Amino acid sequence: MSQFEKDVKDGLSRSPKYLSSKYFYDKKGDELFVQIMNMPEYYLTRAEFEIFKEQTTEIIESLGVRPDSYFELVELGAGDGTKTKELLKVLVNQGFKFDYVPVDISSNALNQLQSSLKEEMEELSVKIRKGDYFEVLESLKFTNTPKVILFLGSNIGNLEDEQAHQFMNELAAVLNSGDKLLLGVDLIKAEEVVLPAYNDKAGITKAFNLNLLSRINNELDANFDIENFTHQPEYSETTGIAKSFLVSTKAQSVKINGSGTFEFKAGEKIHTEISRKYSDEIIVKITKNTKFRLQEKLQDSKGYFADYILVR
Ligand code: AVJ
Repeated sequence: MSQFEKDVKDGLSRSPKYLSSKYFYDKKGDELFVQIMNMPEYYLTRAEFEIFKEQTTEIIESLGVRPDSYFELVELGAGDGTKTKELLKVLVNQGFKFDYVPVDISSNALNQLQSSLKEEMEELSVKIRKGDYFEVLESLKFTNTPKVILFLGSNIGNLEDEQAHQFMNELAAVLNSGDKLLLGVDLIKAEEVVLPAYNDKAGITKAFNLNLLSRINNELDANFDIENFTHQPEYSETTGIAKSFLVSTKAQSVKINGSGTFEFKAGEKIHTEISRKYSDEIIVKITKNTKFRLQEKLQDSKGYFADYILVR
């Protein structure tokens, strides 16, 4: 039984039911996420892009990199690199000596990024690495080259605080003293701004959430009737946590070949995602007792998003 199948079976046997957001990203899910980033309601990407475009000098300064000493710029989960390219262009133009090392589990995404970079920045040294973040970092650990790690887009927000704390510890373990982390996070703000970002009018986020059920149908030979489920986002400004659910619109049973039958009550929810929003306090909490020290916070003009710079 695949890990995916085990996790689905386990998650749907629980009460309340649960499916992990890490399974959103099949081919269709990747495409839908790109569309989400272009939705008018999804402010996160534009806000972080603004920081990279308008505060490039500040970023470079607080990363403490110098044009004359070689470093590795490692990006975890690189995507299409739109934000990073703003930083790369300036570094290349100012003659910095570095390798750009995008890390991703999708070789498709990496190859696309590599060819677009070749076209846009011929002089840039790109070393794509396919695989698990920590396995790749482990393999880079012994080179003694100073590192800057980029972890952007509030990707850390899919983790519970305890998991995020553990992530910081694992990251610290594969870095050397003096290495830097540029951590992009969405900030706690009013429900009127956050909720629409997870419930766009065009229905892309809904399709993104429901696609998880299609993926289970396709890959695990299940018979979810997508029509009988709906998308429900929730957000609490007090906790700063957005959650997404799939809601069964009627009593129904769903069969997964080899894993059994799962019963849904009318209105029963499957929890599929958390998208944590941050504050200075929560950043302090998840880095407490790790080897990271907070150095800088850069924000967009609306104060929606922050890029924190931490030193290992
Ligand atoms: C990729 C985790 C940052 O939580 O905002 C977008 C994923 N989910 N819309 C987020 C997502 C629904 C996104 N992250």
